[in-house]
Amino acid sequence: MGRMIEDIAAMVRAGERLNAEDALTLWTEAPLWLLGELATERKRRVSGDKVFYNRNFHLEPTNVCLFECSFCSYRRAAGEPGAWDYSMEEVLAMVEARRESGATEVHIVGGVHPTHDLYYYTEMIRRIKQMMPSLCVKAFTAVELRYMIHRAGLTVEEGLRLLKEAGMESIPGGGAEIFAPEIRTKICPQKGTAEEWLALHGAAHRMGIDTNATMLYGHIESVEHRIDHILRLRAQQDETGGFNAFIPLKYRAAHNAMSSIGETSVVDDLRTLAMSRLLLDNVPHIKAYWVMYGKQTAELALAFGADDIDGTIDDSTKIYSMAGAEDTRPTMSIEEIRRMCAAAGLRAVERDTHYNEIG
Ligand code: V47
Ligand code: SF4
Repeated sequence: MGRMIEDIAAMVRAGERLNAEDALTLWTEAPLWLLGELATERKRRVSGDKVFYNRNFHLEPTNVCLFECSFCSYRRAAGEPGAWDYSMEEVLAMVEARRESGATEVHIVGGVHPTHDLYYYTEMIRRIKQMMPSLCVKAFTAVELRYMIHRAGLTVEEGLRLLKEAGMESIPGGGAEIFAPEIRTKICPQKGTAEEWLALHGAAHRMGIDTNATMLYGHIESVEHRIDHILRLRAQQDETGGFNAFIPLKYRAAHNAMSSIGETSVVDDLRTLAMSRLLLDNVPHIKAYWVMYGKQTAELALAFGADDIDGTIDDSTKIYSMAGAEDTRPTMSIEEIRRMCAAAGLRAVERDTHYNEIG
C-alpha cells in the first residue's frame, strides 16, 4: 500500500524528494488548502516574500509555420489568411520603438519557418543588440532551434554557439508540451522527441546559456503524464542545472483543432502549480504566466507556489489571445504588478533575465 497523505506532507516539510507514486497520491488526493500550504512553505524557503517580474516585450516575427500542432491557434501556412511575416526592417522598427521603454528583455518566438534560416536569425539578433546593447535576447523554442540548426547542417552545439556569439543569452521554455510519446505523437507529431528537447536544453546549459521549461497541460494528458514530464525535467536539471524557471502553460481552447476538449478548471491550475513547486526541488522559480492564466488566476497562483509572474509584456504577444486568453492587448504596469503582489502579501521585485535583482 502507498503512503498516506499526512506522511507525504511530513516528507515534503522535511525537504525530502517526492517520487512518482507519492506525487500521484498528493496530486490527486490532498485537499487544495494543503497543497497551497505546502507549496507556499517551499516557495518561502526558496524566495521568501519576493515575487519576480521583469520589463519585457515579445517579438513574434512570423506565425508562418511548417508544423501543425493540434493545440495551436497561432500558426498559419504561408499565404493563408491571417498569416504574417514581418521583414527584418519591420522587426527592427518594432525594437526601435521600444528603445526608451526601459525593457531589459526581448522574448522572440515565431514558428518553424520554411525559409528564414539560422543565419537570418543570427543577423536579426546581432542587429537588435546593436540597437539596444543592454537588452537581453531570450529567443526561440528548442523546436525552432533544432530545425534551423539542422537545416544549416550543424550540430546542436555548433548552432547554439553561433546564436550565442550573435547575442542570444537565454532560451525560452516552449516546445516541451508533454514529453510522454503516447501524447506527444498525438498533439505535436512533428516536434521531435522529449530526448531531443532535453538534449538541446542540456547542451545550452553546458555552454552557459540558461533556459526555461514549460509543460502544456489540461488537454488529453493524465496527471501521470504531467508527473512524468516534471520528473524528466528534474532529472535533466540534476545533470545540467541551467533551468531558471518552470512554466506550466494551461491549454487554451479557442480556434484550434482540439477546441472541443474545452479548458481545465482553475482548481486544476492551482494544483498543477503547487505540485510543480513541490516536485521541482532543484528549479529555482515557478512562473505563473499571467498572459495565459489571466490576471486573477495569476494572483491566486502566488498562494500556490509561484514566485514569478513574467513581465510587463506591453501588448506584444498574440499567441494566447488567439487561443482564447481574455486579454487581447496584454499589458501590466509596474504599479499593477506591485498591487497584485501586495494583495497576496508578497513583494514585487524586478529582475533581469538571469534573475539578478534590479534596483
Ligand atoms: O510551446 C501554444 C504553448 C508555447 C497554446 O520561457 C499554447 O519565459 C496554451 O514557450 N494554449 C510557446 N498554450 C510559449 C512559451 C513561453 C511563454 C511564456 C514564457 C516563456 C518563458 C515561454 O505556447 C508552446 C505551447 O506549449 N501554446 N498553443 C494554446 N492553445
Ligand atoms: Fe508551429 Fe509552434 Fe504552433 Fe506547433 S506550436 S504549429 S511548432 S507555431
